[in-house]
Amino acid sequence: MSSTKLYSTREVKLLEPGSRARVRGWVYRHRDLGGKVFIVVRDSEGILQMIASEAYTPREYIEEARRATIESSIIGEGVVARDPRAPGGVELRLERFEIVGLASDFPIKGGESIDYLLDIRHLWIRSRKLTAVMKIRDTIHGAFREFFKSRGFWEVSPPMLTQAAVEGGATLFKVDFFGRPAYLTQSAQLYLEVLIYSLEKVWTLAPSFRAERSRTRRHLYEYWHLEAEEAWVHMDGEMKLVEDLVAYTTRRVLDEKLEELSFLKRDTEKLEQATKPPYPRIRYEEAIELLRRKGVDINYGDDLGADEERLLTEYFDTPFFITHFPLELKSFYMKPDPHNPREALAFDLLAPEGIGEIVGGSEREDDYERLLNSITSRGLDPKDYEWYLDLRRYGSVPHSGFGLGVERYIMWVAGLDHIRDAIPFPRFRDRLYP
Ligand code: NSS
Repeated sequence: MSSTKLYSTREVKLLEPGSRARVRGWVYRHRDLGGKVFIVVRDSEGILQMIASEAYTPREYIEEARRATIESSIIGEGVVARDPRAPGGVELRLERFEIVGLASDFPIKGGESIDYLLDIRHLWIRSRKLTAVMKIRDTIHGAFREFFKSRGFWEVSPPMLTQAAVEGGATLFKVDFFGRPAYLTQSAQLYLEVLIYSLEKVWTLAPSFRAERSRTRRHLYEYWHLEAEEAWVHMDGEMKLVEDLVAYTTRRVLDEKLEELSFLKRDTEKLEQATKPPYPRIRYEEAIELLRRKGVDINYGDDLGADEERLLTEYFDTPFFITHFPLELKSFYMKPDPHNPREALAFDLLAPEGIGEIVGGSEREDDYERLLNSITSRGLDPKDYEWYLDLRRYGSVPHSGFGLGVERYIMWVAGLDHIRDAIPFPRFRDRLYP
């Protein structure tokens, strides 16, 4: 188009009034007032108002600006001016304007149903809300990586195709593996346990798959799972790691993504409180007591569902731990508490404000016989777990680990009321498209 320097919508706001700039993006809003055409342009960094006016824009470019439909890709060039009425207080007075890709009538105008919007997720994804969440997510991924690096953990890559369950057969996705049954992984845990015998401290960020039976606001069928495993560490040490991780990551989001949080109208005071560990700890037993105090008909031994968790969050302003669950509520690999063998050395971390469980972790059974018993008593086939049992035969060590549901955590940080917006392309039972 010309030799005028290219700037992003954000950079233009830092230029002196009177500077020349070229900006490219997509038409976000369009208003034709006859003598003047107002176009708000969106790029990856924000929005900027452009104006085509008879006062300074050649006629052919006014006509071009007039033709630009919502979501058309455009390039505009002109002079930067201050105007308090423009978003961000700055506008570009156009001297040239070019449509790169003229958009057909954009199907999102406001007021569409969620189901319809999910059908056109590939277009809906351009929304400023989803863009803000994806940017927060990027910061979270970076913070995870830096946190584990600073703690001396190795990042490893477990398989996605597996041959046995970690978290119960009911939510396994079956795949045909050349005529043999295989499953999409529910958790990298068992493979991370393998790797601690050489690397001692390992972590991974990878997809996990769960064929959940019911559809809820906090369940995905494919989600991203942050998991870590450490040799020589007992449950308490692992809980400290988890709270430090959550506090560190939340701090990073507050430091780097305040603009996005404020766009999402997130109450950041709630997040500030989570940056100061330790978090409160209650035992499962106490959780039951707290629920009964709220009038819930629940007894020792009952599982805590989403409703119970939501009620429990009313007692806390920060994330909090629930520990020592009855053994039979938890998976086969958990170590019983030596002081009370009916309870597992297991912990969940719940996010406040109604979110509930974001982390599940435990100390692992490190004794061969007890692990074998636990596998058989749950009706699992020890043959499937031979390699896992081997770990207890060759230099077993006390060890612990956890898994954090990345979208659950994002839901809380970004203040989302549904998990679908924490991930670009959510997978549900009835949704594989786009
Ligand atoms: O089933 S977990 O509670 N625990 C495990 O998978 C362990 N094997 C992890 C480990 O110790 N390495 O899942 C862990 C977290 C849980 O707290 C949720 O935050 C999240 O994974 N999770 C989910 N997020 C979204 N959608 C679904 N369906 C889902 N299931 C679990």
